[in-house]
Formats: sequence, C-alpha cells, structure tokens
Amino acid sequence: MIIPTYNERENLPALVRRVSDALRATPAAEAEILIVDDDSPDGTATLAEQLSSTAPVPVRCIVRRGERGLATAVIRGLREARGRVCVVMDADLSHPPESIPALLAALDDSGVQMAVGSRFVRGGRVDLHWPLHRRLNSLFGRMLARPLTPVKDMMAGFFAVRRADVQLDRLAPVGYKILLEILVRHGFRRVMEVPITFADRAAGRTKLDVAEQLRYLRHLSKLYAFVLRGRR
Ligand SMILES: Nc1nc2c(ncn2[C@@H]2O[C@H](COP(=O)(O)OP(=O)(O)OP(=O)(O)O)[C@@H](O)[C@H]2O)c(=O)[nH]1
Ligand SMILES: [Mg+2]
Repeated sequence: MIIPTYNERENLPALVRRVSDALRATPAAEAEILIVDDDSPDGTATLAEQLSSTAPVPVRCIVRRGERGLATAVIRGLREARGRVCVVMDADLSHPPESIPALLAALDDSGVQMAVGSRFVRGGRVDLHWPLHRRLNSLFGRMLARPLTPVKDMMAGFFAVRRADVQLDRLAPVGYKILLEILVRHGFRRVMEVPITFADRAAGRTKLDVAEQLRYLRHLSKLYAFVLRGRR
C-alpha cells in the first residue's frame, strides 16, 4: 500500500485500521502500509511512527523534506515499495479500503495491466456533497484527458499495479495525477475498472487549489506533446 500524505494526521488512525482489516482479508502475506509524507506540519509522520508499533500490518513512513507533490510522492513510494503489487490510495478515506481486495483480485488476471478504483463505471458512485464548481471542474478535467486514455476514471488516485510493470524512469509528472501519468507514458490499455463508492474526505482540509489546477493543465500539455511525438 502506498499512501501519500500531507496534513492527514486526523485520518491516520481510522485509515490504518480499515486498511489493515482489508489487507488481512487478502492472501497478501508481504503487505505493508507505506506512507510517503511531505514533512506535514501537523505531525502526520510522528503519528504514523506511533501507529507502526501497534498496527496489525507493518507501517513504514518515509518523510520527504523540501519537496512537495502528490505524484512525485507516489513515485517515491513505488521506488521504495517491497511488494510485487502496489496499491495506491489517498489518506482521507475518500477511497474505501474495503475495495482493496477487489483491486488485487482484478490483477490476478495476468492480462490486466492495472486495476483502477473507479467512480465512473457501472456500480461506481460518488457519495459526497461537492459544490457545483467542483463537479464541473472534475467533469472538465476528465473531458480534457479523454483522448489520452480509454480509462473512464483516469483522474483516480486509487489503483493497483505490478511494480515491475511500471518503468519509473519514464515518469515525469507535474502535480497530482499520477495514474494518468502512468497510463499515458506506458500506453496501458488493458485496464480493469473496479466500481467503488467515493466519499467526501473524512477529516482535514483539501490541498486542491487553483495552483494545482494550473499544474494539471501543464501536466496535460506535456502528455499531449508526448503522445503526439509518438509516445517516445
Ligand atoms: N506527500 C504528499 N501528499 C499529498 C500532497 N498533496 C496531497 N497529498 C495527499 O494526496 C491525497 C489526495 O489529496 P486531497 O487533498 O485529498 O485531494 P482531493 O481528493 O482532490 O481533494 P479533497 O478530498 O476534497 O481534499 C491525500 O492523501 C493527501 O494527503 C503533497 O504535496 N504531498
Ligand atoms: Mg481527497
């Protein structure tokens, strides 16, 4: 499990408990929770260390100093992870840990390159009270990325992939959208979307601001340039 965090202390206890329960429901013997924290001022990393002594599944916390960014934090996690399969998810409990076994099961099929916890396939749901501007924002963001990948929820932050299938030196993300970066840079097409119910963040504040949205546009322009050059 790779979980990027910035100021998520309030969410950690429930997150670690629910993820541990979910992992124990799978045959993943080598499972660990790897938290990649960007030196959060709220003490996320300190609490993660404390939880590691009592959690039923090993918890490891990497602290990056002087560096920020969700996508690069996930890349760091992919680099340091020890398991054969990595599951990436947000820390704020928007992604239901109870869906982790379904993501792992989807990867049991060797023809599947990636499994994505998806809001936008049959059975997927968005269970939150986003204001209209945020809904439109999300819709518009997806429309802009649609020509780049067949995956319906390409903005998701909840996915499972075999570590050996990701070539880290191909990746050069800007900002948030690590799934989109991996999908486009590798040209993955055999992706299984597993329906999930996406909830509002359990506690704490969003880090998604206007600067992040501008970074997304910059990221998209890099990906379009890459695809138009012929994925080289
Ligand atoms: N390491 C690291 N993690 C980050 C950074 N920005 C966000 N995250 C984490 O990435 C995940 C997604 O961020 P969120 O703030 O929940 O973004 P969002 O889901 O689009 O928006 P809300 O749920 O409404 O807050 C959370 O676990 C964050 O703590 C960052 O700069 N560095
Ligand atoms: Mg969130």
